[in-house]
Amino acid sequence: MKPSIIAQEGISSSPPTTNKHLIRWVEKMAELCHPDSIHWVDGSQAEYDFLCERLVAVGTFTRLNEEQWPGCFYARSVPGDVARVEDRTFICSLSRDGAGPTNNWEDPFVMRRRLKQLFRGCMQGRTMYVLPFSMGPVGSPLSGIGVQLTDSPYVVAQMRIMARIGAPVFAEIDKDEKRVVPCVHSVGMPLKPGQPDVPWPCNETKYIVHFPETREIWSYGSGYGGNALLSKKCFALRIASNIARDEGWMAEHMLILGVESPEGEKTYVAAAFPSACGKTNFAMLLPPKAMEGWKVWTVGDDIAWIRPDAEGRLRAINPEAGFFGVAPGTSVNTNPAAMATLARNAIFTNVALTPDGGVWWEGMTDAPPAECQDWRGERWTPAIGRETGRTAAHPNGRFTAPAAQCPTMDPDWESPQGVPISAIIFGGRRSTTLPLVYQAFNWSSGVYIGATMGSETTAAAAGALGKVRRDPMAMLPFCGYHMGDYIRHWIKMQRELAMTPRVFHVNWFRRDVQGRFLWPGFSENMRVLRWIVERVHGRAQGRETPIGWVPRYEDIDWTGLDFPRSTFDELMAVERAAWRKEVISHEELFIDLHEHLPPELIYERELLICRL
Ligand code: SAT
Ligand code: MN
Repeated sequence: MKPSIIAQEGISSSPPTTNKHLIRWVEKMAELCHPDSIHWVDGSQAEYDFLCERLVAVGTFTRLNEEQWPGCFYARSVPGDVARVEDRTFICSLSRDGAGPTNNWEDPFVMRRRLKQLFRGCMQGRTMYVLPFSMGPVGSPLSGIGVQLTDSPYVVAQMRIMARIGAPVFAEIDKDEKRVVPCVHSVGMPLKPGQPDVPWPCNETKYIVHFPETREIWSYGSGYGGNALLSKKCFALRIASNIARDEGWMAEHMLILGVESPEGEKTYVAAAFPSACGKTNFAMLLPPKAMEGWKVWTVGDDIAWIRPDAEGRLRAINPEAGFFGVAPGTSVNTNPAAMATLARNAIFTNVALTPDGGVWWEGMTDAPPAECQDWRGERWTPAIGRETGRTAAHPNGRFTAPAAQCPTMDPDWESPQGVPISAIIFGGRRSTTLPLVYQAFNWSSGVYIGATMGSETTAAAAGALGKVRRDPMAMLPFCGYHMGDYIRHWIKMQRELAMTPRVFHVNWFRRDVQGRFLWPGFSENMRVLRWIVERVHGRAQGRETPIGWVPRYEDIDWTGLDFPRSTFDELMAVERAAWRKEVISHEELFIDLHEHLPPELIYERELLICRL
C-alpha cells in the first residue's frame, strides 16, 4: 500500500526537489514504514511554529512563560529515554574487523533484515518528515549533506536549531554534486486508527545502526538527542569519520575556539573532551576580569571537521548550527554566554518546570525554587530533594539553542573555509595523576596522549558513573571504524601537513587527598589557555618532565588570582609511581587494538616507560 503524498493543514506536501533518487528513496521508505502522510520540511519559521503548536497539543511541549523565556519550549522524555544508548549502537561494516573491538558489530545483511522487520509499518498513524540538512554552511566545500526521514516532530524542531535544514538544502541536493547520506529514524510507536498519541513516544527496543560502507544510518525506538538527531553523533562523527579516513581529513569530537590577545592576535584551538566534561563551558569561556584585553571566541562546542588546506595547514569548521548542552551546572557564573544563548528560542529537555512557566536546574541559581515539577513531572521541593536524593533536573537534562544567539560567536564561525587550527587539546575528568596541563613533545607523542586519554564516566551515556575508561580522542562512542586504524589515521595526517598543531593535555578535575578540586576551573582556565597560546607562538617557557613540557609557576599569568605555589605544585605534580601505574593501564588499549595500532604508538610507549 502506497501512502498518498497528501497535504496537511498549513504544511507543504509535494516534493520540493527534482532529485529522482531522493524521491524514489522516500517512496520506498514510505512503502516500508506506512506513514499516514509525508511532509517535506522547508525549514521556515511558519513551519516551525506549526510543528511546535502540534507538539503543545499532544503534550510533548509546554510553552514557557513568553515574557521570561520568549519562544522557548519545555519537554520531558520518559525515564527510559534520557541518554545515548551505547550498547544499542551498532557499526555494521562488511567485516567485524572493520568495526573493531570498541564497537558493537552485526553482519550488515542480518541487521538489514532485522531493521526491515522493525520498520515495517512503524510510522502508521504518523507523519513522515523528509528533513534535508547540511552539516556546515550550505554550499561550503567542507560541508556534508544528509536527509533524515523521521516520524518525530520533536526531532524536526530540534534539528532546525542544530543544523541548517530545509529549502536551501534541497536546492543543494538538486545540484547533484555531493553524495547525500540517507538517515531513517522512527520512535517505533505506530498508532492504530483512533489511538491517542503520548507526549514522548518511543520503544523499549532501541537500535542505532550505521552502515559505514554504504554511508547509511537507521535509528529506531528513541527520541532522545544523539540517538535521534542523526546529523550529530551518527552522521557528523560515526559516518563522517569513515568518510574522513577515506578522503584524508578528520571528523572529531572537539570544540573549536579562538583566543584573541590584547594586541588582537587570534589563535584557534580545537579541544577533545568526553561528553559532559565541560566542552560547552570551555568553548564559551569568559576570561577573568583581571586578564584585561583577552577574549575567547566560540566556533563550536561539540564537533569539528578538520582538513588540511592548500598550504598544509589544518582548518576546521563546526558542522552544527546550535548547541545541545548539558543544563545542570550552567549558570550566569559558570557560563554567562550559554545563559544568554538559551534565553530565547530554546528547547529544554528533562530539566525542571517552575510554577511561573520557567525552567530550573541544579546549579542555575544558588537557591532552588520553593517548588517545581521535576524532570519526571512530579512535585519537587528542596525538602523532597533532600529526603529522596532526587534532583529536580536529570543530570543529562539539556538545552537546545541556536549558535547564532551566542554572544561569543566568532565572526568567522560560518566561514566556508573554516578557521586555522594551531593547537589541539585533549582532556578528561581525572581526580588523580594527570596534571593541570602538559604539552606533548611532538605530533606522535601527542597522538599517544590522545589515544591513551581516560575519563571518569558521566551521565551522558547510560551506565555506571565515575569509572575511568580509556576514551581515545574522546571518540570511543563515536568512531565509526576500527579504533586502531583511527589512531593510525591520526599518525598519517602528519604527512599531509606543512605545520602540525601543537598538542596539549589538560585536566581541570584533579582533587586533593580530601577530595576537593585543586583548580577553580571555568574562567580561570583562561590562564592555562594563555600558556598554550604563548607556547604555540614560541613565547612561553616550560619545564621538561617525563610526560611532556609543563609550565613552571612563573610561566602562568596569575594577574588577579592569589593561587598558592604549593597548590600549583600539587596540581602539576608528575608522580613517577602513579605514572608507572597509568602506563600499565594503557596496556588495555594496546591489547585490544594491537594489530591495528601504528608502530609509532608502541615506540612512544617504550619511550615513556624509559623516561619514567
Ligand atoms: O546525546 S548526545 O550524544 O548528542 C550528547 C552527548 O553525549 O554528547
Ligand atoms: Mn558530545
